[in-house]
Amino acid sequence: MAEAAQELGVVTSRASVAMGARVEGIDLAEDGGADVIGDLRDLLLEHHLLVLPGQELSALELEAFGRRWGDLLTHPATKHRDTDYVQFIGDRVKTKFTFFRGVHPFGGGWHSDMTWHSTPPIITGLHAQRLPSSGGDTAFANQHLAYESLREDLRERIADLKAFHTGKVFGPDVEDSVHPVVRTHDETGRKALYVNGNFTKYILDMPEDESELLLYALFAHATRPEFVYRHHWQVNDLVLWDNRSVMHYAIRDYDEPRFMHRIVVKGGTPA
Ligand SMILES: O=C(O)CCC(=O)C(=O)O
Ligand SMILES: [Fe+2]
Repeated sequence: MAEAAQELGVVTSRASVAMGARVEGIDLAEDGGADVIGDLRDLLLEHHLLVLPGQELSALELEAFGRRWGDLLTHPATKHRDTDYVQFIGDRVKTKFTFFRGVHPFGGGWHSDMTWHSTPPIITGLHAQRLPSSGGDTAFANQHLAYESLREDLRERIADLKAFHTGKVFGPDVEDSVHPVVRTHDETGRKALYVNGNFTKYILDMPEDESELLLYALFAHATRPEFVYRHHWQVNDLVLWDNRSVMHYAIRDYDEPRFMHRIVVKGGTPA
């Protein structure tokens, strides 16, 4: 943390023991050049999640910031009016999605983003626009810790398994994909659990009941409280996270408007 932070000339502190760094003293509207992105990337790889408070960015500025990290993906369910590459996430949209395990508003239920996609986003950026007077936190679970603390025989059992992920919850034409149950981070080499209760339907080459039991065991383990950082939002917080390393859950425990802008940076094929 020290080196990248020193180069950035900012103050960083750990967000929690499970993951995350807070990065203060940087204004991305003014200072989003290649050096800054390189240093932020180092911090993100180390901590899996960055909190950048006080960022005043329009949707188009957020999009421009996102493009410095890579190509952006669009999302079928939540388009911003000014651009296809920013998602508007607001509870005025009453849509509830029936995921494989249960019904949730958008972002609810533990998931890594868009795992139904053949090249799911490696990084998501979420920018708080309007918040309820209480509630509306987002919880994150560190999937490296989850993998590393699995019982050894379970780690061996899942080592070469693949799982089927479906995007049909967002429409009949949205793609499905098969990904490894254990994902190796292409930049750090660290392994992580890569199955989730929203999009992962079954494990390949396994009887249905066995697949179901194994998935439930993995889901229960993956979100143990000690792997979790819960972010309490302030307006203009920009939180970036690495979907290769963490799952997240938008907690719908409020009854007032909550608006977010989101970008997702395209990754490669999970391996
Ligand atoms: O609204 C939130 O806190 C998170 C929603 C979500 O899952 C996402 O932006 O990927
Ligand atoms: Fe999400």
